Amino acid sequence: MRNARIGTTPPAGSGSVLPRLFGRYSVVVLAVAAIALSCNGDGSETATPTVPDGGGSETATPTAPDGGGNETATPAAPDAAANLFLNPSLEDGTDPWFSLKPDDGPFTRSDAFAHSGKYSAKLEMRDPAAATGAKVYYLVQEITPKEFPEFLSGNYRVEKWQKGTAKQYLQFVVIAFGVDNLAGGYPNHQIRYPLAGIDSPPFAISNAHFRFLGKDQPVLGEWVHFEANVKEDFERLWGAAPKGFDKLRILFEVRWDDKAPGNTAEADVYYDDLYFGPAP
Ligand SMILES: [Ca+2]
Repeated sequence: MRNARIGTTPPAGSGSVLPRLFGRYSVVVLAVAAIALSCNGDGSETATPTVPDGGGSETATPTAPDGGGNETATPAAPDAAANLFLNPSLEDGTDPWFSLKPDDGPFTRSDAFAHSGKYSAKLEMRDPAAATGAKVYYLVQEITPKEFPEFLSGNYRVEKWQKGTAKQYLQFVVIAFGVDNLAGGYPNHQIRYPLAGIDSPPFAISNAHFRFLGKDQPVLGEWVHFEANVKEDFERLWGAAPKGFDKLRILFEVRWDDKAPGNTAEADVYYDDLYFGPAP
C-alpha cells in the first residue's frame, strides 16, 4: 500500500546523487535497472530499499529513524469526506471527543495552536513531584463502522516537556471491543502506537501489541505528522483485521507510567486533524 512513505526522507546512506535529483521514482527505475543488470543477485544493496511492490510492511517509518519531526512536507491527504472521526479538527466544539477520566486526565479545546482551522485539542499535564504510579491524559473518540478501517493519521505538537519519569510519552491506541475473529479470548484487542518519549514497551499487556512510530523525545514547537495503516498492522500483529466488533475506541494520549516521587511531570501536547478511514 502506498502509505507512510510520503514525507519520509530517503534512508540515510542511500544517497547517490541521482535519486536526490530525480526523486523516488527514479530510485525505483534505477533499482529495477540494477536488478535487471545483475540478475545473479550480487547487486542487491541498491535494489533492496525499493522493492518493486512497495514493501508495504514499512509503515513503521513515517518518522525518520532518529529525530523525526522534521517531515513538515504535507503527505497525500486522505479523503476528508470519508473520515470516520467527527469534528476531526476540533473546529466544532469538543464533541464527540471525550476523556476517559475527565477529572483526572482532561483535554480542552485550544486556539493557541492549530494544524488547520483555529483550534486543536490540548492535553495539559501538570503533576507534582510527589505524584506516583501512572496517569493518562485522554482525547478519545469511539466509532462503529461496519468494516474495520484502514488508515489513521494525525498531527501532534509539543510545547512543553518536563519528564517526571523515564516513562513519559505520547501515543495513540486503537482498541476493538468484542471482536469475533481474533485469538486470546480478550474482551478487547489493541495496538498501541508510541509516538515519542519512550523507546521500548512501557509494560507487558497481553491484549495489546506495541508498534513504535517514534522513539525519541518529542520535538518542541512544531507539528509532527503521524500515520499508520492500522488494518495492515492488525493483520500482521494479530493475524487478521478485526471482524464482528461492537465498537472501536481510538485514544490520543500523553501519559506517564512507573513514576516515583522526585520530579514534576509537565507537558503541553496538542492534537489536530485526526483521520481514520480509507488510505489516501
Ligand atoms: Ca483544527
